[in-house]
Amino acid sequence: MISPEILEGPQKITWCTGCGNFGILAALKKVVTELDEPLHNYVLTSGIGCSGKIPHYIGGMNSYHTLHGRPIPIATGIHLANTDLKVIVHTGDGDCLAEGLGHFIHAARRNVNISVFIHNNGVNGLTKGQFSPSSPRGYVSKTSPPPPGSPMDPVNPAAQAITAGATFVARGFSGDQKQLVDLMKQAIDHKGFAVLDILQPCVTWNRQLTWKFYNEHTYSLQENGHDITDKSQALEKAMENGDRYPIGVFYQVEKIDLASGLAMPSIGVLKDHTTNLKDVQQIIDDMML
Ligand SMILES: Cc1ncc(C[n+]2csc(CCOP(=O)(O)OP(=O)(O)O)c2C)c(N)n1
Ligand code: SF4
Ligand SMILES: [Mg+2]
Repeated sequence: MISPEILEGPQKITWCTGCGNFGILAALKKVVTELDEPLHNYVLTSGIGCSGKIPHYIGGMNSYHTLHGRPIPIATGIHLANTDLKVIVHTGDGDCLAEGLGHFIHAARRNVNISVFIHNNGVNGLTKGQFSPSSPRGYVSKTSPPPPGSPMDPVNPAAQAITAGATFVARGFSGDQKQLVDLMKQAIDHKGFAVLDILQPCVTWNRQLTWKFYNEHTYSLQENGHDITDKSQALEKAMENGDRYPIGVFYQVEKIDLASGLAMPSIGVLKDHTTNLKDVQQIIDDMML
């Protein structure tokens, strides 16, 4: 039984009052409590951003707060070293869709068996509100003044993931806890690259993609009938935004994942190897020269 005390993070939360990240943290805690898996079986990785602080705010788990744009390759390495672990990436829209976009696309192509939770607030929150790759066209910020605001169409993470080869693609909203918990569980359970695009209001900088906006412009995909195995239909739904944002599972198929296919040689995963510490020390010594 996982108690709330165990899940208390080691650091004081510094997110702004009303931030959508609170909903994501609450959902994650509920998920691990309900799954009741030993906490040492999880590893969280995160990038740099308000989103990237989440490992500091949850206790009892292994985590790695990595560099900006790099939580996916590090998660891939951890997963390939020990495929028994459940590796969950927490990444911002700037982190994942700007500097990290190449990693995102290639991890999807490789169908790496990890989950990627995108804290998508349509803005670079931590660095004080610059427009991000997922800011809507026309979005006004300090770095995209009017006219015309952001002059480009946004990157659509769900659509990118579907076309790149991800085998589970969904969208959640941090204001819909029940569904977010369910989607997180499905993503973690999925064997393959699972992407969950989480709409997460940034109350300090983003005055367009607000709680009110999402409450009025989101609807449930599953309640309206949708075939999650149909890639064209999934893509069509993922691209339906601007005014209406479907929430739910866009796409899910079974496909061989990286560790079960090309990546793992017959010698097996790294954690099963015996390590000659003397050799490791020699490598470290050589690198320090
Ligand atoms: C290699 C590197 N590039 C850029 C930065 C500056 N930087 C830090 S956080 C950030 C953007 C954060 O936006 P996002 O990933 O959307 O996270 P949020 O704060 O919105 O959760 C940037 C550009 C950095 N710290 N390191
Ligand atoms: S700046 Fe935005 S994303 Fe960051 S903690 Fe504040 S409300 Fe949340
Ligand atoms: Mg952001």
